[in-house]
Amino acid sequence: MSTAVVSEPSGFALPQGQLNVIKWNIYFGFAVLAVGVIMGLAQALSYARINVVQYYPVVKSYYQALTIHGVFNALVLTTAFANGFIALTTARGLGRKLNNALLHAALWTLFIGSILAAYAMFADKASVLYTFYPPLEAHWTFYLGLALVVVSTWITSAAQLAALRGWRKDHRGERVPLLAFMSIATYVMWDIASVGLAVEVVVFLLPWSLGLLPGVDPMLDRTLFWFTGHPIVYFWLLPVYVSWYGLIPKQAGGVLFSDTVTRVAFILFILLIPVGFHHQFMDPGVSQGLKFTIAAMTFAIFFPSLITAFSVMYALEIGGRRRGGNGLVGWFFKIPWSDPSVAAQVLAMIAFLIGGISGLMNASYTMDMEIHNTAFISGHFHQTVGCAVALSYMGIAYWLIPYFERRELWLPRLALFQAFLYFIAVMIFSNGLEAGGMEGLPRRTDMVHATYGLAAWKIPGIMTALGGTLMFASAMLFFLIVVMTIVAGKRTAQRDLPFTATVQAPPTVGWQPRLDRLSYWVLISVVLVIAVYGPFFLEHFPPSLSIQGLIYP
Ligand code: HAS
Ligand code: CU1
Repeated sequence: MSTAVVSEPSGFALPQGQLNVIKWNIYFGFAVLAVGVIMGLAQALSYARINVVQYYPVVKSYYQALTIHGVFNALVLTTAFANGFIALTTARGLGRKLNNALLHAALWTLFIGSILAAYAMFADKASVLYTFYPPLEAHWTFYLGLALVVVSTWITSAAQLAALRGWRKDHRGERVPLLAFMSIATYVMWDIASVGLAVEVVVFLLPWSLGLLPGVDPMLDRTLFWFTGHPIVYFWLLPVYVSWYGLIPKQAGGVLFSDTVTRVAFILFILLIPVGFHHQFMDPGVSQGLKFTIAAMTFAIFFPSLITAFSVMYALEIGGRRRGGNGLVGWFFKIPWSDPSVAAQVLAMIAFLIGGISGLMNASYTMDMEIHNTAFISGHFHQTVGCAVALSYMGIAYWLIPYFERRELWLPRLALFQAFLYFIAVMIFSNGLEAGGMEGLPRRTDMVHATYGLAAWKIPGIMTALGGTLMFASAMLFFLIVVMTIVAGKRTAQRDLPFTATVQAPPTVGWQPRLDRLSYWVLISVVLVIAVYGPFFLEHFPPSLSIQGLIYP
């Protein structure tokens, strides 16, 4: 297992202009995160009935803070990071730059969209949470802003697809390089997935908020939301998978064992888009048969992540064994734990193992009846997006920012401490939420002002507050390290991305080259979407009929 047949792609450096636009996406995302985590501290402390929102300037209520927290962290940060990071991995993977005008357009669209949404939230005109279910209504700038955030991803996708087309012309008969394939597949998945949200916002919520529609159909809009709201979690996760598959093996001194298996995992994410109904197990108006089908499909969406767990663990094992680790588990201790970028991401993987199990619990219909709308769900998604994804972003930042700035990481040992602190903090925090959730502790509820409570919520509430405070402290350390690296890191020469090699070259004959034909997978995905969602939408369109029954003035 020691020789890799595919060596690293030959050197290719992106022009500075392109690096700059990519860099500003990432920096913008982290700036937004900084605001988001300040709001998060208030939410965590509220579970111990400690009111800190009252001391915040501008922000007036728990719900306003929670909306800012969710929109900034889960929608804006993730989009900014994906737009930047995936543009980088696509360009580096293909060995050609993307259209810079398109990348600039995407950045500005994202920026303006975020400002519009932020205005509505900070002006207290959009305390509708990040799922913005009607009949809760927000100011029109909120909806327009979020629509622009989505448009920025489409522009990024167009830049990728244009580059892929150019690459194909110059490389007939060749396989699409793996790093680029993963990156483009991520956005192709999202292009299909984002349509639900776009229709919800542009066709219904925006006109409604402008007074052009008398009302909206909450059932239809929730369904459109979750059509996107499920696969959006993979839009957050897959850029991290690009790192786990494409970069971490190299950083850990290993190689990736199978090119084909990796491509198949990404393709499965494109195919298994229509499972959003598992967020609506408790909704009326969705048939039992549909709920059953979706429960089964949700178990299927487990597979690409199980494949990932296996592949990435194996790559780490190769790395650990090359570094002298022996026996069943010895390799695990020999992966480069002193490298904060690797340590943060391996810790993120461990969090995801746990988060994946809690996802399985949510997906189990009868279990979900117990925990839906409780703090258990917040526990689940802080293990997944709040740790697997966020801690991976931090780990990636620990090489990416030195790469952008041509500087060494400032105090790597502090960065290592930060990563471990964040991991431990999330474990305490999410355990508190999950334990409370199993006792019925509600999510999205201002516990400071609640006039009820159970004794069984007390200890979980304290764990949540403690864990959340430690998460906040760790996040502040992260920002300190980022800023200090930018202003005071030791100067170095330009480096390349930590690009991985695979054990075998991707075959250019046989059936495997067909994996690269993304249009096949898009077609099958669209057919599946129609099969699952078609009957529901047929029943609920034309919307005017639904509106007549359900007018919310
Ligand atoms: Fe989820 C609700 C089911 C994954 C995020 N999820 C949410 C919400 C969010 C969210 C934000 O079925 C709340 C939405 C709201 O506000 O209401 N989720 C799942 C399932 C998965 C899953 C089956 N979720 C995610 C990911 C997220 C995320 C990823 C964000 C990034 N989720 C649900 C359901 C609900 C839900 C229901 C609705 C519940 C309700 O009642 O409202 C699966 O995709 C998970 C698969 C994961 C695995 C783990 C693989 C592990 C890997 C790491 C390998 C480790 C290594 C380390 C290599 C199978 C890849 C080596 C280490 C050693 C120890 C050696
Ligand atoms: Cu989901």
